[in-house]
Amino acid sequence: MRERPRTVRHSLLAVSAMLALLISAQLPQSSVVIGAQATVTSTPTDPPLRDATEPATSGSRTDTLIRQWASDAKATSQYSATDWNAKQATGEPDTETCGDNGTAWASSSAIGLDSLTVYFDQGVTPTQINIYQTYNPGAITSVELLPFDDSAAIKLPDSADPGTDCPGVFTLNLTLDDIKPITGVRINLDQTRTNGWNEIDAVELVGVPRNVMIVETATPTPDLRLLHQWASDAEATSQYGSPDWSAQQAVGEPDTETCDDNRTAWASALPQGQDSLTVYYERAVYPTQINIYQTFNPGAITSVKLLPADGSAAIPIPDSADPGTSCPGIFSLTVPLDDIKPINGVRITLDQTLTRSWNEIDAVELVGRPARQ
Ligand SMILES: [Ca+2]
Ligand SMILES: [Ca+2]
Repeated sequence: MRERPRTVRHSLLAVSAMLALLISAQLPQSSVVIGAQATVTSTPTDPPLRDATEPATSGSRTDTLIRQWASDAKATSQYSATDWNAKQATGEPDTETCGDNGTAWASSSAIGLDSLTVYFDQGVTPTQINIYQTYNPGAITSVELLPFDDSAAIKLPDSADPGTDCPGVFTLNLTLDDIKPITGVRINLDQTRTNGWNEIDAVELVGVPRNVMIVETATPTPDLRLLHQWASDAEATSQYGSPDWSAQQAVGEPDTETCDDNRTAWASALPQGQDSLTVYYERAVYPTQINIYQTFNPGAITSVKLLPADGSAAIPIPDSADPGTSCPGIFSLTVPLDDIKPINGVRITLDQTLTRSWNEIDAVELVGRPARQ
């Protein structure tokens, strides 16, 4: 086990919002300007942040900028599933000090090569990205923009952090020209540069709302929001009966209310069987979360795999054994994988010699960003 000193997280929620405001008002800023043709012009002085309501010029038109904090995040690694996880970089800043705080994302290794990807609810043509750093700034080697249409990431030239104070905001200013509307930002770090965790508390995206662009280009509106789906079909290596306890009992929304040997959940043929349950979904998504509703003897799940919609090999989710879920209870897995394919199936593998009885599954929910069809 790794050990390092940890600071105590302050829990004065009532003042945290005010502190965040103070931080945002006081943090020194470093800045890089990216030109339309991917050229860089340096800014010797720090430009003031635009107000969200301040008009921005876009060609011959005038549009309104909006400011957003990330609504979702994932990373190539995270220090734990709760504190320091990727989700700690969502929402507005909540880390007051330069220090090793659990309210900011940290990778698993202090000297890791990692990336943090953050997502935003509203697609925008970006004008500015603000990366709030609260421990060891200096490891960011590049920043990429993720277009709303899932096309290739756009790497910003010379987007390495030139040196930001701690705590501090690394600001990238972007021109509007020739940049697609985006819904995500990927931050790449090489922490051998800092020889310590470069922790990120929050990421703000400023830009022109995408619906403004839609009017201009008349392209269809893709669903940018996360889609929640229940399984539409299921199969298993064995089942206790049919229709009771069959694989089909894991289809649809949960319908089993108690922790018991209920026939409205899937059960394998043998109580100590080594089995797998595979569930399928109507729409392929880039997965962010899987929720497995268990209603009898949780604890037998040894791994969970993702099934790509293109039929290619199943992708195991690292560390996806059930660490112990209450009964009834939901084993919830955040999908930490980057650059993953769209999936339309989930395979749950169980070793019921661990529970010595049926580990029954009532329903499986898949959450993700819809893939284009
Ligand atoms: Ca945070
Ligand atoms: Ca069910």
